[in-house]
Order: sequence, then C-alpha cells, then structure tokens
Amino acid sequence: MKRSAILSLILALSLPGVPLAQAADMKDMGMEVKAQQSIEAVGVVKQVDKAKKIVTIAHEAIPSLGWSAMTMDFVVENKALFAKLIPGKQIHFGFITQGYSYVVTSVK
Ligand SMILES: [Cu+2]
Repeated sequence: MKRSAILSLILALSLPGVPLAQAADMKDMGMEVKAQQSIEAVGVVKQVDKAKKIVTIAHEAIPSLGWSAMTMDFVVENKALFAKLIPGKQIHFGFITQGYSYVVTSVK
C-alpha cells in the first residue's frame, strides 16, 4: 500500500462520524445495541482516588470472566458511588467492561 493510501485510511478511521455511521448501519440491520449486563463480584476496597475516578479493589474470583482473585483498578464514573467505597470495607459490586477498562456501576 502506498503511503498516501495508508494516510487516507488513517484519516478515514479517525473521522468522528465513522462510529455513528456504523451504529446507524447496525440499527438498519435490526441489531439493537443492548445495554451491557453488569458483572457481579465481591471484594474489599483497597484504595480510592476520587480525583482520578479510580477505586482499587481486591476482588474474589469471577468465574463468568475466568478471573481468579486479584487486586485491580476499576473506573468510577458515578461519583455518588464513592460514598460506599470506603477503604477496608467489603463490598458487593457490579461493573461493566468499557474498552480496556472496567467501570463500577453499583456498590452494595
Ligand atoms: Cu481482576
């Protein structure tokens, strides 16, 4: 492929309109974009960084994802959830995958 062809391909892929067009196509084909079902897990809050919207949780194994127990960071988009994210506390929480990050959607 020529350099100019590669460049225009990169430009096409980075156009903001492209994902929208794809979404419209999927609707046309009758494919509903469903809300992702959250994954439920149990863990202990290790660290909270409100400014970075990150919570570090030592979670138990999550068989539905094939995950063993580990300590990892989750993103917290909903700031109200920080009230329940107290270091040292055991929580039942729900999260969804968003690209390469995991977003907490509920805390009990
Ligand atoms: Cu993990």
